[in-house]
Amino acid sequence: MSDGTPVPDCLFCKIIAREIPAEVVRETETTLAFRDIHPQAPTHVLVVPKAHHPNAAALAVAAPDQAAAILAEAGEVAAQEKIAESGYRLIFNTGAGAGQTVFHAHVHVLGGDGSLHGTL
Ligand code: IU
Repeated sequence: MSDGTPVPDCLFCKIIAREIPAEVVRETETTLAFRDIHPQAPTHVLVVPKAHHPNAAALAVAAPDQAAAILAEAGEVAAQEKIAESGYRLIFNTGAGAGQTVFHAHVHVLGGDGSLHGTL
């Protein structure tokens, strides 16, 4: 089980430590939300736990309170970004075969122009 310890070469651990810049949109004691550098929708924000866990499923097992916290923060981001009413999508890529490229748990918050409707 992952223990949450920061990983030196983890990109998101470096963003959390402010060693790499990111456009932060929200922060709590246990989470950070920042804009994806390659946005796939008009609003594309990543919400991460500050503790390092390799993916969302591992996070849910090791620290269920923090799994809940990133979901709650995703909702707060949607409200702040004014996409809550029009709808938004939460995506957890899990494993390289599914397109996960950063192995620090994160949820993609995507929305903004209705273009996601009807796609998966
Ligand atoms: P993925 O689910 O692991 O594929 O998502 C990782 C995301 O991290 C991806 O959408 C990248 O565009 C994003 N990202 C970022 O926001 N900042 C960075 O410095 C790097 C990647 I490298």
